[in-house]
Amino acid sequence: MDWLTTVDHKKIGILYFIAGGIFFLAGGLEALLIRIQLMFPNQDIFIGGTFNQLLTMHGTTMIFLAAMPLIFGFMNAIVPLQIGARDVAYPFVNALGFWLFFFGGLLLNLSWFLGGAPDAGWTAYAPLSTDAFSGRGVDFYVLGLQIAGIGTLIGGINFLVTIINMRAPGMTFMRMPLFTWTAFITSALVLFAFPAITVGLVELMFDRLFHGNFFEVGKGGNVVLWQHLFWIFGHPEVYILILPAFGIISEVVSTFSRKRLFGYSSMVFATILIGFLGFMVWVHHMFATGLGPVANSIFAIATMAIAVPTGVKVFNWLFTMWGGQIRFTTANLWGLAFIPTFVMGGMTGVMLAAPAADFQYHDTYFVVAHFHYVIVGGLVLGLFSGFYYWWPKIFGRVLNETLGKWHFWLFFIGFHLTFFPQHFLGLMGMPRRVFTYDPGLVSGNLVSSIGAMFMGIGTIVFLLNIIVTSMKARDAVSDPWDGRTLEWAIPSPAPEYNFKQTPLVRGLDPLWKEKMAGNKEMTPAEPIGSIHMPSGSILPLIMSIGLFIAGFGFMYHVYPVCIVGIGITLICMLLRSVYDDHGWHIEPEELEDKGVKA
Ligand code: HEM
Ligand SMILES: [Cu+2]
Repeated sequence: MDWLTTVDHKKIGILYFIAGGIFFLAGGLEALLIRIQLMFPNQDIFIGGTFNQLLTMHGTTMIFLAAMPLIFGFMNAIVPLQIGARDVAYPFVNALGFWLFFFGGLLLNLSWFLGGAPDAGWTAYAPLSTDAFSGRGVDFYVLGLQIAGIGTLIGGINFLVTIINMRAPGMTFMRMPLFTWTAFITSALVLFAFPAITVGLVELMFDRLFHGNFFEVGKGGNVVLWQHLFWIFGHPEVYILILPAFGIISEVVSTFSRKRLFGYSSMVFATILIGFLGFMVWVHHMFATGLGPVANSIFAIATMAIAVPTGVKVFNWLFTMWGGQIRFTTANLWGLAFIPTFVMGGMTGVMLAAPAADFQYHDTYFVVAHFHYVIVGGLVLGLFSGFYYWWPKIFGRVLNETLGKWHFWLFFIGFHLTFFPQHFLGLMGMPRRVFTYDPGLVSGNLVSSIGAMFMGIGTIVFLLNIIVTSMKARDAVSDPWDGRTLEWAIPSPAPEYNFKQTPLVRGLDPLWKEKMAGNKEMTPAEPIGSIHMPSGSILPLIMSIGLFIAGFGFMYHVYPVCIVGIGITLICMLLRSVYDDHGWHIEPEELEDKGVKA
């Protein structure tokens, strides 16, 4: 019950990990089924519509229901601790964001059991996604993603406000840890990118459910409109995914090199610049649409420009390691593997950014190889690094290092086996999104399928590690890695109120600074006093269930159900507004553990 009503950022972080983790497994299973079908040419295990559904759901699940929620999990679990705050700015909204994502994702996945999953690709290109060419599944896509999208949007706004307003005294913007910086820019991207896809989804909903004409060419609609709306969201989205991974890697590399991050301020500006340029390049997904040479050239140059701030980051990580005392912990192995793997994905990105070349590569496995190098080789390696790094802080137990290394090598080798051959398959002409291929391409595909199984086994080892670790006692010390930032100043796992006394920040890497000054604890910025806590609430859960019910009403055109569902949500909003809840206090006598120590 506690978990259904919680508004605590640490618990909501864990809820995001659990839900995102389950969807990650579902998406992984879909990927394995795809690779089983493609292991040999001309098999007929999952063909036709079934294959399209697997492919669509794999992409949609991984991006919207696994990668993003896991990022939000880290933002929830870590950002308030890194800035010395007691929670996020709006704890209630934070819970609501989680439950909306969860029920949106649930709605989407129920499509498997209710007449078939969406089958128009994760990009849902019109006219494939219009009534004429797709089944009921796309209705689930349209409604599920709208509900989940509201959750993401309010989550992002919450983090913007939190990071702007809730930093501890002395934590200026230019003293914020890099992970918090990337969480901040990611939230800004969410704020500007999500409305674009929401508009697209609403228009598609009108076309599908109420005979609108946004994308019906015969009635004056325009299918390129969908592509613009989708990619104005979609390209920033890929940076929403990668920036937090950059943040995690920056923390991990500097902690395990025992050096401050090289070029901190250039890292910050590179992050901001990548976020900004991320909005200027969406047309590189549309070079082959026929927008003409002028548009293509402008967007090609803007795209290639992103390589500059990205290069700044890569060199700064290398310089951070240079001359450092590098420790090869599992967290750092993922971090070190991230750098070259991500760089490879960036290189193929620049190749794709040349329109003339892209006419060859577009819609081949070359593109598939590219984005898996950046998303799996970048984001997923980053997430795993973050798990090994912050697990003690989140759960109070250190993950097993031996199993961690097995996990790493199986997954890392499997990853390259899976995706490296796909570059060549693409160059040899294998199109993406088809369920068979020329028999001449069997060796590459076979290696790729075997690699995917290695990744699957690696993931099972990770699950095993979680089980083994959770059977140990909670014995993690507050600062297991000799860390530099504020989250390592409080016990593991962090107490409910995080900091007994708000810490005073006196520089970049505040904890390290105090350690170097010979202090055992952070200098507090306030006397010990009673701590104000927000009350839990069941309303976020019920509000989300209301929209979930309404979703079914819209899909099956049963309008009373829509009214009941939306009514539930509105009543919850009313209750929230009229009921005056003052929260509660933790008094100084109850503050058992030392809140701030080094
Ligand atoms: C220097 C950096 C990058 C460049 C120059 C670049 C360039 C490109 C280009 C030109 C395409 C379109 C190819 C085509 O469809 O013909 C593309 C596709 C894609 N890129 Fe990147 N990219 C970069 C980094 C990233 C990152 C960091 C991510 C994600 C974390 C990413 C994710 C994707 C995805 C998901 C697609 C395919 C979308 C689809 O059609 O389904 N890229 N990239
Ligand atoms: Cu892009």
